[in-house]
Amino acid sequence: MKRSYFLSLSLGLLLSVPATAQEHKQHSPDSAMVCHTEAIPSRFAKVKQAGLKSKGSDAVKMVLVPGGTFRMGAKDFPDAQPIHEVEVAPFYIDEHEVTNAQYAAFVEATGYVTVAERPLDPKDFPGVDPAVLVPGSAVFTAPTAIQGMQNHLQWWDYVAGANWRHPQGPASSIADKMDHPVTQLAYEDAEAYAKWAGKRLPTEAEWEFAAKAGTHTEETYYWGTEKLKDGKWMANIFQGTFPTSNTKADGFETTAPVKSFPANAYGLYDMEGNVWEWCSDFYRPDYYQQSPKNNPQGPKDSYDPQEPGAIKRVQRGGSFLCNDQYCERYKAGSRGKGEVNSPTNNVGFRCVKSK
Ligand SMILES: [Ca+2]
Ligand SMILES: [Ca+2]
Repeated sequence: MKRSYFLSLSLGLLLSVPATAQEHKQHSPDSAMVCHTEAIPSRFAKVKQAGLKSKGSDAVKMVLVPGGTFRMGAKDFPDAQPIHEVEVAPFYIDEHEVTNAQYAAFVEATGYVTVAERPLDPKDFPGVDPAVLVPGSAVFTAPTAIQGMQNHLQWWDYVAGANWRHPQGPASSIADKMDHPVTQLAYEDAEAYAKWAGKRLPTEAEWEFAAKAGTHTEETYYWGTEKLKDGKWMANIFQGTFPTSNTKADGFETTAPVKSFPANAYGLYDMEGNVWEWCSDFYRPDYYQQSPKNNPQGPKDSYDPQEPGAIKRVQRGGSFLCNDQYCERYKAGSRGKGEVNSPTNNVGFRCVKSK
């Protein structure tokens, strides 16, 4: 049944996405380039909600990140080149990803309804039976077997009723996961929380500066050259054979409670792995070729040649699904991207505040 919803939505998307987008269904040889995002069933449209009037606050500890200059980018990722010098002003950043408890407090205070919970407008999905246009979101579902790694839809399903309260579908719950990162949020859902809390989402440069923490130079990982440190996993990623068999060697199959892994030199947790984190920059693979040195804010618009019809923002740090076979984008300096209206169960966020 779930599958039929998904297929119907896929049909709707094929009908509504420009032909140029469909011509890019062939993946590049760089599987890391597409990571989780390209083939997630994208909503591409949403019902709008009026802006929030109220203000609130959260009590999460924020760390003051000193301003400074650093080398932004990564040598093994084409869209993170050239490696270039960037200067960022001092700012405060949440020490951990925003949790389910924090997001629940925000929703309780404001009545905010997330994109995945809103009805789908039949006008946005011409040719699709309106009866199957039900609210939901994309959920990773490990298949028992796959045929090659090219078709991401082998492990991503559009699941009716999946949203931040039910990250893997109606039968799942966050009741015992209030200290886990909130997921299943579209970009505007993260932004709404940040505004309510008197904060904002980080720029991509701020995020990378915070992740590199004044200590990183050329190492593969933000924490150093070796994947494990003293035999211990340093981040919640994926071990085993992706996507069929997760050995959970790091202790977690999906999200982990925030702060389950060691903090970086600034005292920030889960800057790599656990969940991807929305940044405020639009995504363009060529942005680093002409980005300004001081406090870059991202390009004026987004463009992803792999999915030209989609508006994408940057996501950083990788997730519990990242591994060397498939998505390496938890590695230092690498970039991710997400269609702004397409939540998944491996994307969350954290907030920053200017000093
Ligand atoms: Ca894991
Ligand atoms: Ca993270």
